[in-house]
Amino acid sequence: TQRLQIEYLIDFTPQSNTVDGNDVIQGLTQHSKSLPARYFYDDRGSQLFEQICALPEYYLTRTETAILQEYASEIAQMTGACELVELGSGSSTKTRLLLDAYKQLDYPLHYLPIDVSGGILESSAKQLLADYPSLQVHALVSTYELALEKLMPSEFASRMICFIGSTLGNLSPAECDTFLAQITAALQPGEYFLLGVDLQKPKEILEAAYNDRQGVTAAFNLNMLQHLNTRFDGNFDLEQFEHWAFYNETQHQIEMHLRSRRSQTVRLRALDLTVEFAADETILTEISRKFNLNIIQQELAQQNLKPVQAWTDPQQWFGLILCQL
Ligand code: AVJ
Repeated sequence: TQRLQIEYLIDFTPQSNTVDGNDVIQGLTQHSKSLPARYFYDDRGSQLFEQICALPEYYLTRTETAILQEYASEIAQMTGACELVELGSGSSTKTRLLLDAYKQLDYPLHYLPIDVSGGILESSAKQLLADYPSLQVHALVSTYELALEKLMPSEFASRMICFIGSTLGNLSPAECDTFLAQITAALQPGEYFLLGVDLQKPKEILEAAYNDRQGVTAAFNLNMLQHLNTRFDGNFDLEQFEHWAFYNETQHQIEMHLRSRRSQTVRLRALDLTVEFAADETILTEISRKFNLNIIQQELAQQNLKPVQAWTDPQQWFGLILCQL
């Protein structure tokens, strides 16, 4: 039997006619320019993100991994056998801790990773199949929205949708509400949602995590322009933009921008778009919200995602919440 199935709901090759780019036009023609954070994750961007996860300043991945190491078996015991659906699976490194826990309990292993970066999805799925002989993988190259619409109840077991790594922080409060409603709509009563969120902490720690000394985060941020160049036949000059990230304490969010070093004109031919930049004008490429564990649990409950249990690390830097519909 086939243990690996990869389905493309989107195709990000430059030649593809499924490329849309309306969100790029929208973001770059607004008064305050912005770009959707998902454009970070072409194959190169996913590689750079993996490097960020290993940086000394980037405590998020390390901390969430430690929580999973400690509590994955408790999670598996609470949910019982279930199919793991993961939004933004990337390299699936942390997910292995969950797979190990379900395997320990002799549960069948079904994994449905979803990611916009086809390259990383394919290579990590293959590596997983080699390491877990009983694993079945059904991978979706897709945005979250498309995938959540297409998800079907499992024929084997109940499901747990995993959204770890604090990717929820990239969504504004309004987008967050819409997203959680989509999660609720995709689940059957009794099924689970596992959410990882970065928590509020002193500004110095947060700003260091997004301004690493090796400049990997800067390269990750600038790579978005390279991605747009390839994908939309653009001519962004990466030398003429610089990385800028700071913590907005009133909104409890890191804001990451690309700042134009001079006045310049950029053209994206495939979108028939010309954009003027003033010197020092910025593009907002990402917000990364930092949550309060009690408040986010109340918000989940309001969306009918009832918190079953929350776990954190000794410093309370990161939170993992198991919810049930
Ligand atoms: C993957 C969205 C959780 O917000 O910390 C890392 C992405 N941006 N460094 C984050 C990111 C800059 C990351 N998330």
